[in-house]
Amino acid sequence: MSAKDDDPVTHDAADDDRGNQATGIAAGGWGSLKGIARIIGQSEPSAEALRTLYRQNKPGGVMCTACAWAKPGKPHPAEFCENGAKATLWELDKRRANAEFFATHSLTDLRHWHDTDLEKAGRLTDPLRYDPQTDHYVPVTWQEAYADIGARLKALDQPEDAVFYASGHAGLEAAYLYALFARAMGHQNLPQSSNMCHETTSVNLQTFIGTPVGTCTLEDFDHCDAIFFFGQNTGSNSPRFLHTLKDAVDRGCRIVTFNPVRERGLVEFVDPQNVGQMLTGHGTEISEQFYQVRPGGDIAVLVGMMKSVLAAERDAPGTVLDQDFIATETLGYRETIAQVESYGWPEIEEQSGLTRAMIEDASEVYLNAKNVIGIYGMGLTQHVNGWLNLGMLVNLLMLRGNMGRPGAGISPVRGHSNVQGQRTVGIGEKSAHMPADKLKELFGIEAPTRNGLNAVHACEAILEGRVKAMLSLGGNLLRALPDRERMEAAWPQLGLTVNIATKLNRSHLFPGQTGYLLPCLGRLDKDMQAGGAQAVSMEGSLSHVYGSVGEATPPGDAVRSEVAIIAGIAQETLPANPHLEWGAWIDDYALIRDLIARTYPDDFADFNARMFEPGGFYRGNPVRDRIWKTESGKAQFTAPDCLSALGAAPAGEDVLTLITMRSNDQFNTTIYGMSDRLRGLEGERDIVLLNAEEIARLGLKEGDRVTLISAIEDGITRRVPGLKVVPYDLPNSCIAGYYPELNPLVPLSYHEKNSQTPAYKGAPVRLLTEAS
Ligand SMILES: Nc1nc2c(c(=O)[nH]1)N[C@H]1C(S)=C(S)[C@@H](COP(=O)(O)OP(=O)(O)OC[C@H]3O[C@@H](n4cnc5c(=O)[nH]c(N)nc54)[C@H](O)[C@@H]3O)O[C@H]1N2
Ligand SMILES: Nc1nc2c(c(=O)[nH]1)N[C@H]1C(S)=C(S)[C@@H](COP(=O)(O)OP(=O)(O)OC[C@H]3O[C@@H](n4cnc5c(=O)[nH]c(N)nc54)[C@H](O)[C@@H]3O)O[C@H]1N2
Ligand SMILES: [Mo]
Repeated sequence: MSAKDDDPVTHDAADDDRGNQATGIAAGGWGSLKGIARIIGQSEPSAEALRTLYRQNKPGGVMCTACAWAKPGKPHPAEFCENGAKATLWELDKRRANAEFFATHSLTDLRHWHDTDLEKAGRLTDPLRYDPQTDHYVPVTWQEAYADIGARLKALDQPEDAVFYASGHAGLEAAYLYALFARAMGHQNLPQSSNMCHETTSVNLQTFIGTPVGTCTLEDFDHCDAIFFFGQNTGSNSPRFLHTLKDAVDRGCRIVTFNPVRERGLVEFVDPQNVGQMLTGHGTEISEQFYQVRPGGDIAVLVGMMKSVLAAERDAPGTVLDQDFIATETLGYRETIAQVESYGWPEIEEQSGLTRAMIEDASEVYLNAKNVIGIYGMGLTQHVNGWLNLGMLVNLLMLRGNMGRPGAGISPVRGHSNVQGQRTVGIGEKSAHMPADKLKELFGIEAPTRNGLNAVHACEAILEGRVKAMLSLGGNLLRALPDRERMEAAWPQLGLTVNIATKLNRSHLFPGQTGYLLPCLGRLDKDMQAGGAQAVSMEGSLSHVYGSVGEATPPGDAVRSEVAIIAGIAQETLPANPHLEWGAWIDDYALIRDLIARTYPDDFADFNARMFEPGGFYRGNPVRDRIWKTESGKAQFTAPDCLSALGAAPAGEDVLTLITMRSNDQFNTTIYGMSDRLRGLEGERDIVLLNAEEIARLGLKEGDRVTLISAIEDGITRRVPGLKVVPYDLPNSCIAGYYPELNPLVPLSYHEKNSQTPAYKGAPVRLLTEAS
C-alpha cells in the first residue's frame, strides 16, 4: 500500500505533523498503513486487516475497538484514524501466544519483558491455568476451567468475596451477561475501567443535571457557535472528532481550549483529504484561543469566566443571563454566584496560572455565542476536586441556558469503545445500574441490595485480604491502577484470578493461588455460534448504539467469545434456574439483546430491529427536553468552595504537580511504540517534561536522570527512578510523564471526592537528582 491521492486510507485526523520521518508515518501522511504495520511489528497489513479497515465504523460494518467517538451515519470513504488502524492491526495480529509459547516461557521470565513485547507475543489461543510448581501457564480444557472456576466461586464464604472487573472493550451482550451473572450470584462488585476514567462524570453529572452521560449529539456540533475545551487531547485520543471540529470551525464556530500542554491536534489540523492543505502543510486553526492552564487550575478559570459573565450582566441588565432558564430550571444560583463573587482576581490568576485579561478574552467568546458546548476529558475528571471542575463547567453553561437546546450542552469524551454502554446495561456497583424489579420479573432473582465495590474500593479490599476471587473481562489492572507496587504485591494473595483476554499483559503475570488465563475473540473476529454468525453492539460517547459484525478469522479453534466464556462460567457457578438460559444465549445473541430491551425499555426498545441504523440509534437524554432527573427535579448550580482541583498536598517550592499522559502510540496500557509524534517526542517513554525555567530552578539540565517520589507522606514509599529530563512547554510547577510508567507515584487514596476516580492528573511529587 502507498499513500496516493486515491488511496482510500488517507482519512487521518491527527496528521498535522509531518516533520518526523523516523516513524515512517509522517512524511506521506499517516496513510502509509505499511508504516503503521511495521511499527506494531507486522511486515504489512494482511488482506483481512485491510478488509476490516474499510468496513470500520460504517453501518453494517465493524465498530472500532479503540475509542468511543461517534460513528457518523454518512461515513467518509475510510472512516478510521491512525489509532483505529493501529488497534485493528494489533488485534488482527498474525502471531500467537499459544501453548508452546507458554511452555517455553515461565512467568518469572516473562516479568522481565517489556509490556509491548508481552502483547507482541500475539493473540492468546488456549485456555490456560497457572501451575505454581513449574511457574508456567499450562493448557486446560474449557470444561475443566469452567468447572473449577465455578466450584471455587460457589465455595466462597459469601458472594461479596468475588469481584468482577470489566474494561470497556466488551460489547453490550457480554457486559449484560456479566452484570447479570454477578447479581444472580448475589453481589454487585462490578468495578469498571470507567472507575479510573469518567466515573467523575457518571456520579457528578447525575447530581448536577440528572444524567450520568453527555447531553450532546453529533448534530449539536453543526449548530454550536462556540466550544470550550478542557483537558481532552483529541488529536491523540479521538482523532476522528477533529473532523467534526474542523467542520464546526469552517462554519464559524469559535473554539477556546484550556490545557497545560499545547496539544497539536487542538492547535491546528491538516485535513489529509484536503489537497491544498496537504501541499502547503497549513491547516485549519482549531483553537482560536489556547490557554496553558495550571494542572488543577480549571475551577479558577471557570470562576473567572463566571465573574466576567456576571459583570457583563451588571453592565447591561437583562441581556446576558438566561434569567428564565435560571428561574424555572435550576436551584442554587444565588449561593453559587455569591461564592463566585467572593473570589478576587489575584487568587484566580494565581490558581489558574493565567492572567485576568486571558480569562476575560475567553469570556468574550462565551458572551458572543448563542449556543455553547463544553467538552472535557481526563484533564477535568482525574482530579481530587473533579466534581467541582464539572460543577463549574455546568454552572458556566447554565448561566446562559446552554443546556437542553440544540447546539448546546456538555460533552464528556469517553475512552474505551463501549465503556459507556457497559454501564448502561448494568456494569456498575449500584443497584440502580440493574433494576431490582426487572431482575425479579425476568429471572426470578432477588437483587443484591448492598452497593458493591468500585475500582478503588476493590483495591482497598484486596490490600486488606477481603477479596478472594478476581475476574477480569479484559483490561490490565496492575498497569492501570494507582499504587502499583502495593497492588502487585497483594495480587498473588488472591485465591482465584480469572483473566479473559485477547492478548498477554502484565496483569496476567500475577496469578492468584489459582489462576486462569482464558483467550477470547475480539470484536473484529468472526463469531460463529450454533445459531450462526453473531453480531455484537456498543454505545459511543454521544449515546448512540451501533451493531458490529466481525469477519476476521479467529486466532485459533479453541478461542471462545466473551459471551460464551461468561455464560460457561456462570452455568457452573449458579444453581439451575429455568430463566437463566445461558446455553440459548450463547447460540443467539439476539436473545440477549431482547433481554437488554426488556430490562431497559426506555433506552433499548426494538433493539434488534434498530441496531444497524446508520449512525446508530440514539438512546435519548432527558436533559435535551429539560427534564432533570436529579433529587430535586431541577438542575443544580454548584457553589465553588475552593479554587483548585488538587487535593491537600504538602506545600513547598520543591513540590510539583504530576500529570500522567498518553501518547498517540499507545492505547492505554497497550504500548504500540515509543513515538509521541504529535508532541515531537520520540524514542523513549521513561521521561519527565518540565519547562526550561523549572529545569534551571531545580538545578537540573536537559538529559539528566532523576527519580520521582510521591510528596504524599503516609508511610508508603512511592518512587520511579531513571527518568530523563526533557524540556517542554508547560506551566510552572507542572511535571508531565507517561501513563502507565508513572502509576507507582499515584496513591490509591488520592482520588476524586465523590466517585473515587484516581487523581492521575494532579499527583504531588518531588524530584531527586541522579548521576546523569
Ligand atoms: N490513542 C489513544 N486513544 C485513546 C486512549 C489511548 O490511550 N490512546 N485511551 C482511551 C481512553 S480509555 C480514554 S479515557 C481517553 C482519554 O483521552 P483524554 O481525555 O484526552 O485523556 P488524557 O490523554 O489522559 O489527558 C487529556 C488531557 O488533559 C490534559 N490535562 C492534564 N491535567 C489537566 C488539568 O488540570 N486541566 C486541563 N484543562 N487539562 C489537563 C493533558 O495535557 C491532556 O492533553 O482516550 C481514549 N482514546
Ligand atoms: N496514570 C494514569 N493511569 C491511568 C490513566 C491515566 O490517564 N493515567 N487512565 C485510566 C483510564 S482513563 C482507563 S480507562 C484505564 C484503562 O485500564 P484497562 O481498561 O484495565 O486497560 P487497557 O489498557 O484498556 O486493557 C488492555 C488489555 O485488555 C485486553 N483486551 C483488549 N481487547 C480486548 C477485548 O476485546 N476483550 C477482552 N476481554 N480483552 C481485551 C488485552 O489483554 C489488553 O492487554 O487506565 C487508567 N489508568
Ligand atoms: Mo478511560
